[in-house]
Amino acid sequence: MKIDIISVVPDLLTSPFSHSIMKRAADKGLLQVNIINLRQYTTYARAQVDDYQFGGGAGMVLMMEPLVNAVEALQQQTSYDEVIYLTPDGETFNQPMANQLSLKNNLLMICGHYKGIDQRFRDHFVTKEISIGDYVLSGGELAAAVLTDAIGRLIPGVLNDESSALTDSFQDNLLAPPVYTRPENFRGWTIPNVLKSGNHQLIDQWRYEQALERTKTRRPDLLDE
Ligand code: 6GU
Repeated sequence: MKIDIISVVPDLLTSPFSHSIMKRAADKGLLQVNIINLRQYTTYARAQVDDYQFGGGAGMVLMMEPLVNAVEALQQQTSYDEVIYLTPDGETFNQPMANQLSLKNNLLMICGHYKGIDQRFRDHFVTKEISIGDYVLSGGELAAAVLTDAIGRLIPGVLNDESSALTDSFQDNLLAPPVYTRPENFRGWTIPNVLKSGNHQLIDQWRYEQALERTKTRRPDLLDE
């Protein structure tokens, strides 16, 4: 999969994909992330990409020309399955959306800034608008990083243990059960005996009960779905 990300602050996106699972995905050739600086595509002086909004009001708006120049130049090279605009008024991102997007070949993400981007770009170029939650970020970059991570780790072959994505929280509308590692006794705090039983049927059942209990107390809304 290839994910191209257009940003006016590309420095924000230099390191998130160079570590851990995202790095492994890149090293295996399963995920390629390219950061594109919107300022490279402006025709205005001093690399201007934004301007005041018609009708007045505080805050700048990303202009049509640089955005359209960038997208049309990239579309010469790549056929995108989705052109995603990261925006607080988009559809709230969740695990089913991550699962769906992980099946695509090429994604283009547009990071807004300031007051956002010209509505005509949203109307004519964007195919999907996504938010990562009900709070406001300074720009779409961190949201694009969140999407890229959540999607990238689901690409087949990225995770070592394929089953580990299947047992994530949310994958079956249940939160993940508690986990323990060595030592078995730390300051008198021991681990549940069942985990040492060697009986995998019993262990699976215990984990399921714990997941259900956790979901009931922390996220009962997930069980209504
Ligand atoms: Cl996608 N962008 C911004 N600027 N703020 C957000 C967001 C996106 N999702 C939640 N808050």
